[in-house]
Amino acid sequence: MSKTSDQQRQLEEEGFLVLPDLMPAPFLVQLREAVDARYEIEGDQAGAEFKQEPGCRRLANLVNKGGVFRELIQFPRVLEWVALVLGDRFKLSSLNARRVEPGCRQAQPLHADMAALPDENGSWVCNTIWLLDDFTVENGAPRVIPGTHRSGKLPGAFIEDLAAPHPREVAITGGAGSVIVMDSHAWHGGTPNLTTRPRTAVHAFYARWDKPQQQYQKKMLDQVVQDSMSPELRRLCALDDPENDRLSGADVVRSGFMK
Ligand SMILES: O=C(O)CCC(=O)C(=O)O
Repeated sequence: MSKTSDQQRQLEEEGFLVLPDLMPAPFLVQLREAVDARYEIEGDQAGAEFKQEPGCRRLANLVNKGGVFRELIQFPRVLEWVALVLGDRFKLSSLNARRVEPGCRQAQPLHADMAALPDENGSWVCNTIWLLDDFTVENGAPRVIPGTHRSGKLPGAFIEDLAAPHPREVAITGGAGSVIVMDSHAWHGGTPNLTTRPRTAVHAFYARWDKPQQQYQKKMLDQVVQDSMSPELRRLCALDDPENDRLSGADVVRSGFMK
């Protein structure tokens, strides 16, 4: 395992970590092509299985939409960091993409993913953000308020205007091919894109085993895709897990900020 103690401390104490150049170059190329192709195919329906977001184009249910996405959710070097946040038993919660369009002037409200608070067993949501473009302060790098994953509160309890700049916010920047790991109880959100080019990321979002998935994979994945999946991948998507069926089966939208 290649974790340094500084990286570990940053993720535990500040709630986020950037893993530079994590994606092998051919994988990044393949991922970009697959994401672009999905935007082309889905047109204005992109993201509709979950929620659409003003100023952005989203994609949802990506495990269903190509082998490169199924490869992405299993990267061991990322999963070892997810395990640091969630413990050894976790599952995929959802796999989406988010493209901040040029000219998007709107910041996402600060939120915790799924509006989740840690419980007596600690953190139960962990997001990994896969950078398909360089993330800069100009093009919509996400912001985070370090340490808030340990506050035990949601930002709305303290902040009136959740889209406004926050005095303690930090922009998470990095090069294309990097991956951000976030204890996503930390208050965070996307920022405006002031450039002339889109900024795209894939979000592989994980949950502790005893909590609901954001998107119930067993319901959303085509049977032919489910039948093609290895035992490890089926386990990661909780396809054969009666407890997950009980937790995730109800038809509700589980977003931290989108209604
Ligand atoms: O893609 C990003 O900038 C992160 C956005 C985010 O935090 C979210 O959609 O929950």
